[in-house]
Amino acid sequence: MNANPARNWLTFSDSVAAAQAAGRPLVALESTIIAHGMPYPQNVRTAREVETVIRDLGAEPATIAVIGGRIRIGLSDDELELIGRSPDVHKVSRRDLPAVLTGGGLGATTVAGTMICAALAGVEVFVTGGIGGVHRGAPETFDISADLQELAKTSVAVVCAGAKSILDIGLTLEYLETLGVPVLSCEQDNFAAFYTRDSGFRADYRIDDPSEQARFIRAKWDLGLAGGVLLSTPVPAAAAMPSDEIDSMTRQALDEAAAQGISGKAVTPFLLARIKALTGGRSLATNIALIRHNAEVGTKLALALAAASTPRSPESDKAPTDTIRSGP
Ligand code: PSU
Ligand code: MN
Repeated sequence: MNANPARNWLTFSDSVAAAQAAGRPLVALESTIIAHGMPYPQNVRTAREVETVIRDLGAEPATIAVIGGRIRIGLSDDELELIGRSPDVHKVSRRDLPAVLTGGGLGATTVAGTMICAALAGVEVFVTGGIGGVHRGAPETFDISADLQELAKTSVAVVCAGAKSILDIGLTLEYLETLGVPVLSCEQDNFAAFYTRDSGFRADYRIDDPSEQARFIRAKWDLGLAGGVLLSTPVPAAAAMPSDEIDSMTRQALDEAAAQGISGKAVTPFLLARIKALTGGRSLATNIALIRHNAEVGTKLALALAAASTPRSPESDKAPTDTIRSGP
């Protein structure tokens, strides 16, 4: 049988290929957080630290980006530097993958883009900072991140510190319910709010133990229920920001975005950059602390999933679905 043609677009780093051959679990990492989520050089330093956290706990990090017309699964230090320092890195969600693969240039994958590439590469767990979601004002603007639709259809477990309050977190959770995406939390009952621990909204199910999280996720996938599972874990208390401060900065950033007519894929990077500037860089320390913590939670989940049963084969080893026909 022919391998899926997606293989033609993937390149694995030597260390990721070696880990896969040895049966060591992989943890995917996104690159939009490096290119568009944090300033240089803290972005590259943080990316390397997060990789070290994952390795020290016994898994292999696979940071994902598009370089030279290939989806790269696992980046070298030089490639992390390239993504973190280059001024014109495309932000790559589901819509943008073919354009950056065929048009050239560097691509940093969002949560949606990274989920697609992780599934193609056979990686079951993906650690990010915060997911995209339903924007405040979405009833008028229709601005809903493609991350949510991706969670509905692509079978990867996504570990995050919730979502930023630049979004309407209540509507984001409603939307995930409609799409059938289970939202798990650990360490607390409520969904986290990125800079702060508590969004004020309950997650669907609280599961603290990584083996129980793994059992839940296996049950979903064993049943053929395609799609992601979201696992929220709060920023460590010592690194959380005061919520009144982050609320007023968020309101100001949202007002500025509206006044300047920012729209489309530029909205989220604009809001992230303004909040960073308005908090005088203090939010950066929170951001770094939460992503490191997410990496710990995600690696424990990846180890538990690997122990729980036979992992899936990469999507890219399977025949493309439109060639599979059932019955006459
Ligand atoms: N939220 C954050 N930090 C981020 C992002 C979102 O707190 O870095 C990035 C992620 O890559 C996410 C993307 O997938 O922004 C969502 O963008 P949009 O809202 O345009 O879908
Ligand atoms: Mn959007």
